[in-house]
Amino acid sequence: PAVIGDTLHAFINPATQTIKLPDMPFSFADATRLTIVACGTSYYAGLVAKHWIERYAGLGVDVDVASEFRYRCPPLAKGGVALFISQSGETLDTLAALRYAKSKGQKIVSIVNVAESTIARESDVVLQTYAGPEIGVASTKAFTTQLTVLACLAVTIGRENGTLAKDEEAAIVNALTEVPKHAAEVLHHDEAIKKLALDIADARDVLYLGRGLGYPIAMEGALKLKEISYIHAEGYAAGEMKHGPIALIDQSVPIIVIAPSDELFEKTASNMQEAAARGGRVIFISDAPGLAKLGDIASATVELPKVADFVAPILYTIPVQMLAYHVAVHKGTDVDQPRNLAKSVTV
Ligand code: F1P
Repeated sequence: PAVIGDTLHAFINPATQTIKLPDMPFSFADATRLTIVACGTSYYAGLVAKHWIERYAGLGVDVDVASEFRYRCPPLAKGGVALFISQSGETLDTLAALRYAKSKGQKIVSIVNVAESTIARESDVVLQTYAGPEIGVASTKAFTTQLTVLACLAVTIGRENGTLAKDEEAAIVNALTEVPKHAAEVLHHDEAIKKLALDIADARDVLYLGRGLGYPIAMEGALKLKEISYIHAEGYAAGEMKHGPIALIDQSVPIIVIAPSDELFEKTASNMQEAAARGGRVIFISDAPGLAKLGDIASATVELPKVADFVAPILYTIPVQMLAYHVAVHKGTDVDQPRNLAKSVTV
């Protein structure tokens, strides 16, 4: 809650309750396209941003992992803006992608947690996350603060493009300012999530399902579990389950379903039922009214506070990160220094 609050504080003017990003040497209203490039967790933040920016700001967004982008060398449209997201600001693939985009005349924006990093130095505009030092190797609060900055950016582009009405902007700002309070409420589920972790620690495979804004959060949940507990996990778009992963499901596979009560909720809930009908052990994370009833179908539910759809991905990240943490602690793996991983990947 504190670092999300700090990040909001940097970008929301408390007197006017409006978002104010640093001045930029260009206007998004002139941008033909936005290209977002990042690695790992930061890439998933980019996928959430794609939803926000395309939907609320009407700007087409491409998102790519830096390790592919830098070798694919895609043609970049004149007048494009390229956005690089990196906690450390030193990830080599992301830096190389930035240099390529620059050589193609893109305006360069970066979101970093370390202001004096190489990626920040080589950008036209830097938007800082205020996550504080990330002690663990796996990004956690860096991700939720990246989402916070990206939410502010989406609103700003929507304003510049004239696609976001004043009252819509006010509603989003209001929802954002409430996130730290709601994040604190989610932390109260710690004991319950710790118990759920016992059930996952013995699994060989874990599936995470989500739709829309919940899909990148499903991937982030799976990555966190892989990184710190070494359990194989996959994040899938819930609607893709029938195209393959459903074959994996039996009593031994826990399925974490990210299901905010948004316009896609009914479809996600029906995927949850399909999984449960095949014997999957479903953990259903939702704010839906009547969650207890769904609890008859799911093995367990985690009830989150009801929030505006826009901010839900920030909040739904927290229980999946907590789950990975508790599984890792239970298994006795090193949560802060997982094997084979480096904090910033500079090779
Ligand atoms: C990217 C990243 C992290 C991941 C791991 C390795 O780093 O893939 O998302 O958790 O620590 O590096 P960054 O570019 O965001 O610093």
